[in-house]
Amino acid sequence: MKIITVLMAITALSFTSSLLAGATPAQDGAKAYIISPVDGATVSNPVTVRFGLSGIGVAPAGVERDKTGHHHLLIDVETLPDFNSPIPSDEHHRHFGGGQTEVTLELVPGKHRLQLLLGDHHHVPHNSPVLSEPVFITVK
Ligand SMILES: [Cu+2]
Repeated sequence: MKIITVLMAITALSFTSSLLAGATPAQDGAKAYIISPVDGATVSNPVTVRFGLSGIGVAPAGVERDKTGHHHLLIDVETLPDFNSPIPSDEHHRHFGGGQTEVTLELVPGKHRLQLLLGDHHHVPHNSPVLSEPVFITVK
């Protein structure tokens, strides 16, 4: 019974801190950008997307370290997620919680929109958000 109470307290605490985590400050001038493919490129599958970051470091999800975050690739996301909540996890919002800096994808032929959004150790965007410019590509 005691253990359950402690676990509930821990859960409540981590839930509370994840609600507050939107306040994780970004470094001034921190910038995410897609190195490749370049905007307007026509590419074939598989598509390797390389993630660029400057002014802030990469750390795995769950690791609370100053001035760090991990990449999220937004694929064909037109409406950006809520910056005060953990970034959704689905086929349109891919998490790279291991600290990865690239991914190789199979994309349906046609036009696609790619964008990077950095998240903190709770997968919540920083304040202010470290968001790349979108890159539009055509997959043959
Ligand atoms: Cu994440």
